[in-house]
Amino acid sequence: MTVIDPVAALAELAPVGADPVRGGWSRHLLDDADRGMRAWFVRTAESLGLAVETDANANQWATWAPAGATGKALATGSHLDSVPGGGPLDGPLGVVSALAAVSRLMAEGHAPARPIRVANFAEEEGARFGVPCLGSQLLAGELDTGRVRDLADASGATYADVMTAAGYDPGAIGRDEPRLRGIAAYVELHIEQGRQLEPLGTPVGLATSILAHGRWRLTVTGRGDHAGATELDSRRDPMVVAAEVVLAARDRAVAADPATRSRATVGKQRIVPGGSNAIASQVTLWLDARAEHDVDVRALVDAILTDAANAAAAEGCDVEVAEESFSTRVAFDAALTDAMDDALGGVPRIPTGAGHDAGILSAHLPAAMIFVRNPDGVSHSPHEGASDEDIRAGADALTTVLRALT
Ligand code: HGY
Ligand code: MN
Ligand code: MN
Repeated sequence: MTVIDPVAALAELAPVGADPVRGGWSRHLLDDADRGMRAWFVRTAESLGLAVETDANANQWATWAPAGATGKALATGSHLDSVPGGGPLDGPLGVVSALAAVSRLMAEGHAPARPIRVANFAEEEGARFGVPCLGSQLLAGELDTGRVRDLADASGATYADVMTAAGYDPGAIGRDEPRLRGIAAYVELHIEQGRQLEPLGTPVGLATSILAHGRWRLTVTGRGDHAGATELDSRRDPMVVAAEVVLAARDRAVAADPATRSRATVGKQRIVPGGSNAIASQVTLWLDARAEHDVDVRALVDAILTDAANAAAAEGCDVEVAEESFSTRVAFDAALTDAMDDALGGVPRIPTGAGHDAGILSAHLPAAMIFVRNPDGVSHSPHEGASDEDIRAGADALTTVLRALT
């Protein structure tokens, strides 16, 4: 029986979706890179003798159900897609560690009393179609499937087109009651995003909560014109409005009550026509806003959108706002987290500002997370990293937890 080393497995994945322009990795739902990651998942899971399947929402599942393993499964895993130019661990660390943990349990002759199911959730980052945790939200029935089918990527291809081209039936997406009911609990291992474990001197920790968070798309329309021939007093420049929105996001988050842990970011924008000597006609920008509680996010975004409307009016531009996603604050399952803590012998518990599939599932079944130390805390960047020693410590911790819970 092959025991999977998570460090070696991550090295195997390193060439898949490496992004020569941005650095890091770009792996987005069902693009070539994502397909490469999915093929690795099937190959590796089948090498362990796991039963591999893909559900109607394009989530992959690998199940270990030896004789004696009955009833609802213990699920674990994460995602294999990335943000554009993301790091090597955000997502893959959880999937690799889950397969490594199963291989360790098999090798030691562990006889699980319940099946163990390893998941690769589709489009967790929402980088192609704009909705984070798309696969787990569809599974949980939290999205309007008609709206999802019409979601378009930057090239204009719809989710329905892409799923059909990949052999899925877009008409079959949505809540998967039997699959949800077949899961007793979900444990996700993930690279820490932020730097809380380093000062505590420990390689792993457990999650307490996830900030409430959402994404809004602002489309600012002005009048395209010549950069040199257009007098300043006759301009309607959406780039000026976009700049005001970026600054308003920072200013409003800074001005918020620190207890709300508010943060707001504009990390993506699309400029039309995008010529260096042309005043833009339209700028689309995406606002990512997060805070301790839903009401704090709503207050933060309301303030930023008021600033955006005022800036647009002052520049003679129009602004349209669309809420692309909203995830309510998550408090992970206390009993499950306590059981994991008992198995691990006592590790720190930390909140996170990053969303996860475990956060989505936590509204439907007991869910909890293990974090692996990130020395400088950086994520959603090629500079995300962890030591080999900590990566292996994470897999050891997950093995310990899966053994204790099955
Ligand atoms: O955006 C997030 O928090 C997660 O990485 N999808
Ligand atoms: Mn991420
Ligand atoms: Mn992630």
